[in-house]
Amino acid sequence: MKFGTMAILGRPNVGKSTLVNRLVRQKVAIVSDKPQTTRTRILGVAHFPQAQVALLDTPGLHRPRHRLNKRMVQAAWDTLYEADLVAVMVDGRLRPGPGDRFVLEQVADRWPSHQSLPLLLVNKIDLMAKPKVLPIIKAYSQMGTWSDIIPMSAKTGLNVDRLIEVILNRVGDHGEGYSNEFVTDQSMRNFAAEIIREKVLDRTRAELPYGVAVKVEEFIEQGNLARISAFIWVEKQGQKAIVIGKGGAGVKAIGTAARLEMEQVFEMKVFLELRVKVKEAWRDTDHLLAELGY
Ligand SMILES: Nc1nc2c(ncn2[C@@H]2O[C@H](COP(=O)(O)OP(=O)(O)OP(=O)(O)O)[C@@H](O)[C@H]2O)c(=O)[nH]1
Ligand SMILES: [Mg+2]
Repeated sequence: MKFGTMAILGRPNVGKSTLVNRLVRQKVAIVSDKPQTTRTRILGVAHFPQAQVALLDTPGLHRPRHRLNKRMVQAAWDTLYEADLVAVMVDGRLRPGPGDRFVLEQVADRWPSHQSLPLLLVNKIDLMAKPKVLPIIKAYSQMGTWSDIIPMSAKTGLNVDRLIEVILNRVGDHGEGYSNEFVTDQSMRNFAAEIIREKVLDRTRAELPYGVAVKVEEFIEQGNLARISAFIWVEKQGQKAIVIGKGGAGVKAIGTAARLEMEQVFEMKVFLELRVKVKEAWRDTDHLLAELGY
């Protein structure tokens, strides 16, 4: 059995988590249309007939302004030491700019030279006119040395077969592998918090998502029932009002959406109690970050 570990790096919002979920064929990472959705490294194992690939989803690379963000970016770079294969993902719709250049240079600098070359994934081509794809590939081929450049769509699955072929050709026998059912190292408790955060992101705009965190206070399994009590953290009183919504409609909708998804994922009945709490400057406060597991 072949086994390898592949890290997926790139700027925020390019589609890294969407790809990991597709390859694992199960949701292990939350996804949203807001940047900086993923905050920690997330392991998802893709099982193929003759191979296993441990995929490391990472927080998007960006210029960090808070302690949280410094940890996020560090967590992404740290995966380079865990992986034996690296894929850098970009959004094919956007002409490469200084931010992309920075990321590509950093990957080249940090990726040990004895390791095989990184793959470049040009994502979201389902949103591009065909004649635009080749020029983007050309632009990126001049910006780094890649083993392969793969235009694809993590969302529709376009060309993902080709990507899998390339990955399987590149994985060797690096390590032990996991049991057949093992998909992620994430606990149910942690995934519950992430699902709730995803539903908050779905329903809020602008700056708010960056200041939101979710802490599960209680996760009690009683037979086929999970009793979950969680706090949604925000940074300001005004944000609290936004999340709660008129007459509580906002937090109610978040709770319902989160509960329905958890019931599906956990295959259990879920009783969810949600409250919103102001935690000033949690993104820059060590003990609060630690409470959240960041
Ligand atoms: N049309 C289209 N949308 C995509 C594709 N891949 C991802 N998306 C969308 O792009 C947005 C961001 O996707 P994510 O998977 O959360 O991106 P990410 O790179 O993990 O983002 P961070 O965790 O913030 O770094 C979501 O709205 C996805 O549905 C794609 O190939 N095509
Ligand atoms: Mg992500």
